[in-house]
Amino acid sequence: MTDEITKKLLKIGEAFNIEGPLFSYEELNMGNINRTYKVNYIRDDGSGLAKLKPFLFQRVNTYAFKNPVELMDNIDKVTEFIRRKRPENVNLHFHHTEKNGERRTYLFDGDEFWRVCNFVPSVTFMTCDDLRIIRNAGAAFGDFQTVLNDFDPSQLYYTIPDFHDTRKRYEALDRSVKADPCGRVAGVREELDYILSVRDKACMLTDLFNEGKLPLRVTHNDTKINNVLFDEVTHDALVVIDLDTVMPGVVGSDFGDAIRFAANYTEEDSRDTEKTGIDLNVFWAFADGFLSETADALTDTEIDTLAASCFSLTCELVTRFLADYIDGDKYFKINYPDHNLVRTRCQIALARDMERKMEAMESIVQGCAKKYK
Ligand code: GN1
Ligand code: MG
Repeated sequence: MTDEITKKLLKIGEAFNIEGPLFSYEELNMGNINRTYKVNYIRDDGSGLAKLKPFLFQRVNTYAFKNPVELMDNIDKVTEFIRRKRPENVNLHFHHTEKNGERRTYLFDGDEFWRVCNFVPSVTFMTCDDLRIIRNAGAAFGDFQTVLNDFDPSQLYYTIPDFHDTRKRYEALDRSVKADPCGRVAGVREELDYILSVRDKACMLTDLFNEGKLPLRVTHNDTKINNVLFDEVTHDALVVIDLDTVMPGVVGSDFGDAIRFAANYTEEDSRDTEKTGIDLNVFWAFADGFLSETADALTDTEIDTLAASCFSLTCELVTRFLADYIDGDKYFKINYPDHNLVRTRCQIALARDMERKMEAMESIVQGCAKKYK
């Protein structure tokens, strides 16, 4: 084992005081931003038989996350708060390095920023039409809201300022269009026309918050269904992961982004946009799970924004994918040259379908809220 990555992982394991010799590793395909490795160490549990103990090593993308130290501070505060409150649950725990008496949840060598966390044996779902699993995911994200209800959001940094500020996301798109650094704007007129035509409707959540009509909460801000770990056998939700964007925010961002991802008939970057659209059964199951945990705690205005927030979050992501395509694919990892454009088109197809189905979405939310309030 002499390749560069092995050397790196060995060094990191040492810094985080992981015991036992490193046995093997594999890179996991998780998310569009960070690099993640499952690293197996050999442990002697006293029985004389060696056991493998896996850890999750992650290299944080410091292009996307400009303030990784603050980001880790947020994550450490939130995970340790949850662990103290519910020690019996499956929880995330980030390991510490120790140097000159200083404990840190990260290793930064001036170039690469690494962290280490416990590995939870589990399954995840990219897409899923098993409504029980969807409901469990909704309940897991709802529960994440509930468990942090008494956590003061002002303790957290805004690690990516204006992350779900849809107005500002539109303004960033405006700037990219104006600069047009790669000459790509001419090829995306149709997409631009649509997304600019729905600007005010898409900015509903941001505008209501700015008018003081929505409370500030602790939100996850990246509630894709594959950020919930499920038990391999029972498919019960175990724990919510990927806390990189845990920040003060509004509840609609979490609900809307989750639906955008989970209730789409296709994956978020499907070329088959004829099939793209919102599956109302999935919407219903997720809303039911989410509201079973949150209905009591949410204000009427918050509940009233949930359905429309799905449209807001979808349009917001269109502005982000499209701006990144125009800028030359600097932010999101791409697997092929026009990946960001394909993502853009798929999200536009989804937004259009939500416009058609908004009335049904509204009544499903109200029905579930009534059931649990
Ligand atoms: C990014 O890395 P990943 O896949 O968890 C992005 C989300 C987007 C998502 C779209 C920090 O999340 O906001 O919704 O891609 N995260 C960040 O796939 O920008
Ligand atoms: Mg993420």
